[in-house]
Amino acid sequence: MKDYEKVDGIATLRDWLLGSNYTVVLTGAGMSTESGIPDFRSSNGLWKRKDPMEVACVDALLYDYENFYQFYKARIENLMGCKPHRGYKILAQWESEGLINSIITQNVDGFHEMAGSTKVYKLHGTIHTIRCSQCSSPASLNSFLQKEYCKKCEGHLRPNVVLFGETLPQDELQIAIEEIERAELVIVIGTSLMVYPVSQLPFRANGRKVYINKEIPDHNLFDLNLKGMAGEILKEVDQIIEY
Ligand code: BV8
Repeated sequence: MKDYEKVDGIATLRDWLLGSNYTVVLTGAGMSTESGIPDFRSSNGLWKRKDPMEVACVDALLYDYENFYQFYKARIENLMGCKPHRGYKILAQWESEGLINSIITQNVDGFHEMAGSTKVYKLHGTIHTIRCSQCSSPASLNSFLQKEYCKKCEGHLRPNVVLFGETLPQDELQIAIEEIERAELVIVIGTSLMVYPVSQLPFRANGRKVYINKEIPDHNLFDLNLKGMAGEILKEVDQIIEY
C-alpha cells in the first residue's frame, strides 16, 4: 500500500469510527501476534508446523490425546509469558469512549478482557479453563498442565476451546450475528477468515466493512483495506482522534 493511500485510509477509518452509531469489531489470531502469540496460517503460523486437523479437532482429542495434549500444553505455557499489546488497550479505550460497542473474537487467549474490554463475544471458547472430555467436570489449569486425569471419572482433560468438528456456543453466535447485522461499521482485524462459521459473519454486515490485516487477499468484500500490523494501525488511528 502506497503511503498516501495508507494515511488516507487511517483518516477514513477515524472518520467512519466517529460517524458510526454502532460499531462492532471482529478479531482473529493476527490480533495477538504482536503479543508474541503465533497465529495459525501466516508464514510462521502454528499450522505451518502442525496440521490443525491433527491437533485441534475432536478426533485428535479422542484418538491421539498425546498429540492433542502437547499442542495445547505448549500454547498455554507460551501464553503465560505474554500480555495484551497496545492495540488491545486502544480497543478497550474505544469501548469506554463509546466509539465501539462490542468485540467478537475467535481468539481463546482472553486478551480483550485482560486489556479492559467488557462486551466481548468469544466464539471459539477459552484456553484458560479446563474440563473433563468425558464427564465435563471442571478441572484446574494446573491439573491439565500436570497431565492429571479427571478426578471423578479418570477421563482426559481438555481446554474449553471449540475444536474443529465441534459446534460453536449457539447463544454467543446468535448474539454475534445480531451485532454484525445491526452495526453501521464492522472492523475485521487479524483474521484470514478461513474458518467456518465465523468466516461468514462479514458477509452478513449491512454497514461499512473495514479489514485491518498483514495480508490482504485480492478479491474481498471490504469497503476499506488497511494492510499492516494491527497494533500499529490502531495506534495511528487513535493518535488522530481528538478525545
Ligand atoms: C463447526 C480452536 C458445525 C481453539 C479453532 C469444509 C469446508 C468448510 C468448512 C468445513 C469443512 N470441513 C469442516 C468444516 C468446518 C470447520 C472449518 O471451518 N474448517 C475449515 C478450516 C475448512 N469449522 C468447524 O469445525 C467449526 N465448527 O463448523 O460446527 C459442525 C459440527 C460438527 C461437524 C461438522 C460441523 C469450529 C471452528 C472452530 C475451530 N477451532 N481453534 C484454538 O485452539 O485456538 S479454529 C482456529 O482458527 C482458531 O480459533 C483461530 O482463531 C481460528 C481462525 O483463524 P484466524 O484467527 O483467522 O487465524 P489465521 O492464522 O488463520 O489468520 C491470521 C491472519 O492475521 C492472517 O491473515 C495473518 O496475515 C494476519 N496477521 C498476523 N499477524 C498480524 C496479522 N494482521 C495484522 N496484524 C498482525 N500483527
